[in-house]
Amino acid sequence: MQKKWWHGKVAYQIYPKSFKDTTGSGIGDLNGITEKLDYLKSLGVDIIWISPCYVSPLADEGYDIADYYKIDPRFGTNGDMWRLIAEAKRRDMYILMDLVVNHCSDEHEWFKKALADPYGKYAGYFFFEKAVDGHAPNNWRSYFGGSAWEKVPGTDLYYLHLFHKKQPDLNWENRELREEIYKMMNWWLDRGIAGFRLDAIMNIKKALPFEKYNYTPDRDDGMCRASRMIQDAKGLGDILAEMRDRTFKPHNAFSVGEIFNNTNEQIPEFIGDNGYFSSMFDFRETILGASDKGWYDFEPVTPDEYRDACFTTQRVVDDQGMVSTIIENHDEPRGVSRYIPEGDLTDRSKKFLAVMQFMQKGLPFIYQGQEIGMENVVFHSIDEVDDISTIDEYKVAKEAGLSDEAALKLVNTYSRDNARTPMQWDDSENAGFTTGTPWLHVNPNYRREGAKTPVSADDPEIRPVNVAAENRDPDSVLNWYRKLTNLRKNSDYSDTVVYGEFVPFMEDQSNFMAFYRKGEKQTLLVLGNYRNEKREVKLPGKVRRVVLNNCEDFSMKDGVLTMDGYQAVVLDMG
Ligand code: TEU
Repeated sequence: MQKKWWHGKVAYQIYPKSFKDTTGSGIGDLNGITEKLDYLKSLGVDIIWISPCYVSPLADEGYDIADYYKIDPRFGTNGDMWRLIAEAKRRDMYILMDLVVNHCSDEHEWFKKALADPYGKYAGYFFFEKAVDGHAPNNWRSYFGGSAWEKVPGTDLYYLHLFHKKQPDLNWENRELREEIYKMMNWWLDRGIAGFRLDAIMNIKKALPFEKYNYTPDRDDGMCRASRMIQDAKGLGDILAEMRDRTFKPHNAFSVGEIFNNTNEQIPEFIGDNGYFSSMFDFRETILGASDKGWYDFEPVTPDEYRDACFTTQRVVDDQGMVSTIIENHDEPRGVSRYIPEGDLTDRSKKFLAVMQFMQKGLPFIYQGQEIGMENVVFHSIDEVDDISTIDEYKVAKEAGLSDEAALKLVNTYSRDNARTPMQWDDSENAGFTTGTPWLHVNPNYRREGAKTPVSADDPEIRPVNVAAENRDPDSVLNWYRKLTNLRKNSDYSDTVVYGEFVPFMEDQSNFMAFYRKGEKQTLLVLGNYRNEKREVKLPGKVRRVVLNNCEDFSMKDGVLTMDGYQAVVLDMG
């Protein structure tokens, strides 16, 4: 694998609507991001991915873009954006924009013109398809529920929307449309952004002709999840290569793909030395326990399943490219609330999970609030929820016969809104996120009285979850993340942490997550006791140095380390 400028970096995802509000509107904005650049720098962040902040009706919170060239006034101005890019550059930080081009908003001028002339040029920017026997061309179900086809008013045509009906899919078969997109991407790259995160990019090629691809229903509604078509779509690689050569390559830009439903064989094509993207997210953990039937049919994720999924990605990707690792993002519940077994959540187990992410081979993305140990919030009614996919899943659970209470329990477990509650900066009103009324309620654990999570199983002390308090506390989750980002850049270890071969250790042990990172001149051993009960571990050799340890003790006798519950250590084995 060729070494790249970004390999040793640390990345951070910002969900602008929930990061920092500087106007009192209750909605975060770009100036709030600029205001917090020094905080992110102190956390060791180099690359910042900003979820969409373009003009949008926010039907899917910005992933429905109505103007690709203009910042939505609720988030600020283009001027605010140029200042953010300049201020980031001044701190040797890089800004990534979110590229949402599988679809746009139905309020984009292209779509308005398409509706005005359903047989005209702009209808060709979308998929306006003739009805088949008076019905939708096929039985694909939108990712957000219901048919993926919507009637074009006043015609016998349907338009395709794999996501919400206010997110009509763009037709990448159309060269003129592709030219429009490349022009827009280069416009942003010319203005100093470092690159893009590519949204839902596996969906831009469709299985054609549509009416040929009716699939076996995966629910009683006679429809099939739209992702089923991805494996039948031809020519995705040609499009992605064209995009790379027309935009990323000329700008030496960084690109990271949101890749679902890929095959292992595609990995070198995607992120190899001449891949379509610089990197791709590893979602193997996030889809564990999932079912096409809906959340009511999901299975909780066990520690062994989580470990095995991470290890599989490490094995499959190996040295073919650099994957991007996450614990959570704006589409997932909080990682500590999902991957730490219920009842085991403590500051120590949060630190355990952080080590397991950061010591894997890959570019680590921290999602806003992950670094302070933010957790799932409690929704007391579906009316408190904003997210369209959550509202759909709640409906599906009800239709499957669940009670309101049981359906709400699923919402509290899986909803994307868990990750979208406002960032918790301090213990002032609304956690210092806004002086107004937050668009989504703040998790009460930003204050001591609202917090429930103890320091560890044997230390019942409870601490508030907010940046200010954790900044002051050397033993906080926040300062633990600072140790992890420092380790990644510490010249004594960075070569091994970034490029060292990933080799599982004692993989046959249950509730134990351990692996080597083997560099040319150094071997690090990462040990994680993925349970509350103590564990004895016979070490494979002499420990030169204990590099990291999320516990005070390191009780070793005759080469046997006695690990506390959720103890995680990084050992320099020489
Ligand atoms: O997500 C694409 C995607 O397939 C998954 O997010 C999935 O559909 C979703 O989590 C269902 O719960 C991207 C963005 O990350 C997401 O926020 C947008 O809603 C979606 O695309 C449409 O732009």
